Amino acid sequence: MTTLHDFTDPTTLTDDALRQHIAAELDRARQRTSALADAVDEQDLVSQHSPLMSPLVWDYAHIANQEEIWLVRDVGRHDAVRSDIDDMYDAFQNARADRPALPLLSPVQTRGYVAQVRDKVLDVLNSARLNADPLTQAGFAFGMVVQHEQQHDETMLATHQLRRTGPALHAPTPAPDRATGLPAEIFLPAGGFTMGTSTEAWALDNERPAHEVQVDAFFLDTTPVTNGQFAAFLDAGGYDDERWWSVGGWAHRHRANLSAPLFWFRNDNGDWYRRSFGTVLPVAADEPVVHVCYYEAEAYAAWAGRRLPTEAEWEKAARWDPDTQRSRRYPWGDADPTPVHANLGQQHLRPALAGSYPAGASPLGVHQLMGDVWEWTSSTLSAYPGFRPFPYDEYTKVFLGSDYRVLRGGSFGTDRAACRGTFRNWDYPIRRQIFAGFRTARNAGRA
Ligand code: AVJ
Ligand code: FE
Repeated sequence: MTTLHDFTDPTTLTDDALRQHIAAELDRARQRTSALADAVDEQDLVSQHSPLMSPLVWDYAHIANQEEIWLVRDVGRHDAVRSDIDDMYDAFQNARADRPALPLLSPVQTRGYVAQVRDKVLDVLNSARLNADPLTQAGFAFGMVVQHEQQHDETMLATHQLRRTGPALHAPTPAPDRATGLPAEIFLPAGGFTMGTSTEAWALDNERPAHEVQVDAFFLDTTPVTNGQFAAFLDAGGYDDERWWSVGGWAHRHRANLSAPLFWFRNDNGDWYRRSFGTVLPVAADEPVVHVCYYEAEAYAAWAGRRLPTEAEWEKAARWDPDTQRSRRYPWGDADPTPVHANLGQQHLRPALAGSYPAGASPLGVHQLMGDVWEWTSSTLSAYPGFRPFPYDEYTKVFLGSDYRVLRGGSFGTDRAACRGTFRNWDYPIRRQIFAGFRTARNAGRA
């Protein structure tokens, strides 16, 4: 059987069906990568739009280089297509700011390389033994490569957002169903829940293994914090009031001269606008705020008399089913995301209004946990008990520690292949070019 509750579970597929599923997912990722690259001219592809980002052409070739390393060489045991460029496209050997100075493949060479690798990968996919070892179990390495490409597609989308040279991408404004009259917050009762997964076939190393976590009772915002709510903090002088900021946050607020979310500006009348993919939009009061760093989220929460949720609280809200006491794959259940559930997959280039996607809400009524905006949590990136780096230390292990904060839930720029209830993203607490917002929580005390 291929589907159970509209859930394509790679562990249940025959080898043939698994090969077809993988081919479709690889193709879906490539369509998006090509669209992001083809939306701009060659000069635009090779130039650096921000020191925070690579030139788009670097991401493009890096996607293929990783695909070559894992699938052509490792799974397929084929000769290298181009081992001479591994160092250039190794993220650890070259900081983003330095990548434009490398002798990168040109756009034409990149497209040739990308196509050549994909050809060989489709050969490998047809001939490789699946379910032969941990790397090929349920097609894991292919799933990892699909996710890697989709992750870089979100990175490329962030680069598009930083471009200053006019609109290149176009997408309709989200207009999903929207619930109104929602309560401001939802109560989550105290108790254990299963965090992480040992069964999701393409879950990455840091999501494993499943383990029981106790969570005290808490309240969580029903929706992500909106622009209107965030503007109230701003209007109340929140950026200039040290009381709301952590020590690190206050230092950064001054160092970076923060005074509003990234891309916001005021017109002569004092109305807020924001730059969005080469266009200018009025800041919509009911839309989740995006492009705030962790420190801004933390300060807003303190001002509101609240706090950011921990990662465990976020995941309990997103996965725990009070009826069965089990953790599910998504807030709405086990079915893969569709356009009625969440604003994912670059179908829209902005978050949907707060209260949207009631079909994607959790059983207790928490909305928009998946999609729209990544949500900052108060947690640093830690290893779950029993964590084993797989298949390489550089996906997670080298990032463990206190430098990063965990983000959950995915954004409008995240593909469904690269996010789920257990998925963990992370970034530096100062980063704002990512599609990140947040929601707040508070302790509920003992019942
Ligand atoms: C997990 C999203 C932080 O984009 O830096 C891409 C994913 N790892 N290539 C990133 C990743 C290697 C990573 N994040
Ligand atoms: Fe990468």
